[in-house]
Amino acid sequence: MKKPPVRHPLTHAMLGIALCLAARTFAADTHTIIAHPNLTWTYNGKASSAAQPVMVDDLATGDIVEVQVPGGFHGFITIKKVPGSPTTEIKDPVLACGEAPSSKPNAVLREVDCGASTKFGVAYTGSLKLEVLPTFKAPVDFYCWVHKAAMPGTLKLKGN
Ligand SMILES: [Cu+2]
Repeated sequence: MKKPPVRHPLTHAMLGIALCLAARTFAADTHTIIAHPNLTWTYNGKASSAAQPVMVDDLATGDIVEVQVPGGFHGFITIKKVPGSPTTEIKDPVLACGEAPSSKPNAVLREVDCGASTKFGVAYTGSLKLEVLPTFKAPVDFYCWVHKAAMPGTLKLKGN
């Protein structure tokens, strides 16, 4: 006669703990940037000025950059800075809500938590969330879509 399979009573509990630890290890961090009425961004206690971009310099793949606009008119747009030339607004680094991945092969950030429409490259109140994609390598510059160069910032990988 065949014996019934022996089940270790702790197996399920141990599996649960293991999954919990794994989730904690790989959980994405959220990096919150806030737009203020005095035309500054703040991140981790640091503030931007027209001469000094706010540095968001501890990103990792899979992390979320949350750009909060509690009130007033602000927005988020990526930019290209070339010394000696005017700064230009560029949209190819961000795969915005409603866009097909194939339309932005060079995207390094992906808008998530999509609402009715994208919050990338517009004025909004609320929060824009961007996921750091594995393609994110070089620093990405941005400024406020409304106040332009008065509110600059830079996104960078940790240790880069
Ligand atoms: Cu602004």
